[in-house]
Amino acid sequence: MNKTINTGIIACPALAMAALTTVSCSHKQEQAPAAGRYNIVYIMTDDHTAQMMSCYDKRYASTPNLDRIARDGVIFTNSYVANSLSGPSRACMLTGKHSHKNGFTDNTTCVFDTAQVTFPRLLQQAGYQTAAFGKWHLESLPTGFDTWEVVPGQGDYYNPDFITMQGDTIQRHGYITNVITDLSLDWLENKRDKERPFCLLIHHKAIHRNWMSDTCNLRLYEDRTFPLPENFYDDYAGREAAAAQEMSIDKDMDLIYDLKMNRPDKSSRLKALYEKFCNRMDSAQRRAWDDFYSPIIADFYSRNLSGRELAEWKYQRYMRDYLKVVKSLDDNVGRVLSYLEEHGLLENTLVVYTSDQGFYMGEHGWFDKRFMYEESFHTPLVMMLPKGLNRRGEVPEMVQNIDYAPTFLSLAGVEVPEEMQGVSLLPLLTGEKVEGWRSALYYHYHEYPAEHSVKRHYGVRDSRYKLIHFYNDIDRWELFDLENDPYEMHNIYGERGTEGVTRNMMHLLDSMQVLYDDPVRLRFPLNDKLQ
Ligand code: SGN
Ligand code: CA
Repeated sequence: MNKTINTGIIACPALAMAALTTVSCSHKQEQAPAAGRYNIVYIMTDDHTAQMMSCYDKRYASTPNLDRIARDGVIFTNSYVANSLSGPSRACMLTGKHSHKNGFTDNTTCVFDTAQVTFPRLLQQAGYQTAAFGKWHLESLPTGFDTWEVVPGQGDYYNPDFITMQGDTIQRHGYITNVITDLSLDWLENKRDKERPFCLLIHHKAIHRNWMSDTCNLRLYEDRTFPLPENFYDDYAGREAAAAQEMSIDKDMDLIYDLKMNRPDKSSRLKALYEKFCNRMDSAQRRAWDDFYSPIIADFYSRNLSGRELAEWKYQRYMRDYLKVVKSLDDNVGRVLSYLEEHGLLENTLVVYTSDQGFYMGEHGWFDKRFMYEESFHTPLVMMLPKGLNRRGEVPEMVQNIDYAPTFLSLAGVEVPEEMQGVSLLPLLTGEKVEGWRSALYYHYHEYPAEHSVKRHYGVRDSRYKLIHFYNDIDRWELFDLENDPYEMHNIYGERGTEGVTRNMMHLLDSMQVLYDDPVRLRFPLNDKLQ
């Protein structure tokens, strides 16, 4: 029997139909795993970009434990977020809905409405044990979990505070990535009912700004000099919103807060915040920290760098700091994998590793995220699959973080609510041939005016082209041919010869805004020539 899985797509213009998902697959229903057979371990980091995972990109990092997940399981090569920012990504992930539907559009003005349908709550109702540890960042506290302990706001790297289920704030000693893993492993080993299936969310603070390494990793990567991205000195020609951002390594990265060049006679905008973070350290941590940074600080100020020399020095320090934080993360993912393996849990557990979004590692001269350009629209996604899910290696299909909730629910045999806009990835994981998978994705970034000054925009990406509209205090369109211009340096919107592509992409964007019911719609700029 052939079944067509309705993936929540509503009627849309014929042109766009091909881009949207109607998955035809045979025998899916019959072969779906029995309810409650599988556990879920969902590990999400903050700001970990695919360029800094060796399974995606061999140039910089060494991440053997993450690579193991990719090697033994699957690695998604076209994995994207719906809104490249922490809180919004978390809300998309929990609800399976785009930001305008789940209400959490930005980090600065929103409080997550806990009355909403989320996958943890549905799993809990279906008999799963649910637990969450680490960064939460949704302003309201977790619901739908049997157990949780989360950090307030962004959390601290050293000796972090945690909010407990009893409503207390307690300080835990140690480096945050280790502490979050300790809490998770303790729950797995000592707190859960071993007879029942579970869903565990491990949400790391790392590798968020300001990239503070564990003391044991401080000396790593110091002998490495990293190649500058080709477009480090981007002039943003033809991309007005890109020119307006405030996330440049050269201009906006803080020498003290971000790069740790603190000295009593030096000041900076974020010096006080840096000192607050350092003051959380105990004396041994502080000694190790100062022993490492003192000679680098002395050397830096003695050299009086400026211009491109200074920008490139900043880039090298940024890369080293970020990679040291990645090392702790990878080690701690290894601890979780070892635990699952040693306790015979890998066979019936889906292990997911992802990030709340990608990040710029000097591409376009930037750090941070937010833009729909590839580095931050993309997010890493690797999975180790339990028995019965036979797909292996690269998964090139286009997926988005709104798909996670439907995936976990269908894996657990729980019905996916109509209101979820994502699509279950389960058909991709079973190893059978899937036809008619979606061929385009919708994106909408809302947080402006705000830190880093990235203007509001929405857009659509298919396998070759990307159309973006920056709006609010600007009205600019950008069109990129990703095949010929993978780094999005050349905005071809309005160029002769692009009329057909522009028209198709405009219609696609329009149909996606209808499909996802986004109240902020494009004001259709199709003129006679384009129609
Ligand atoms: C903080 C950071 C920003 C970052 C946002 C959002 N500034 O405000 O650089 O863009 O978080 O990041 S800091 O001075 O506090 O470090 S997110 O990943 O949580 O969305
Ligand atoms: Ca983030």
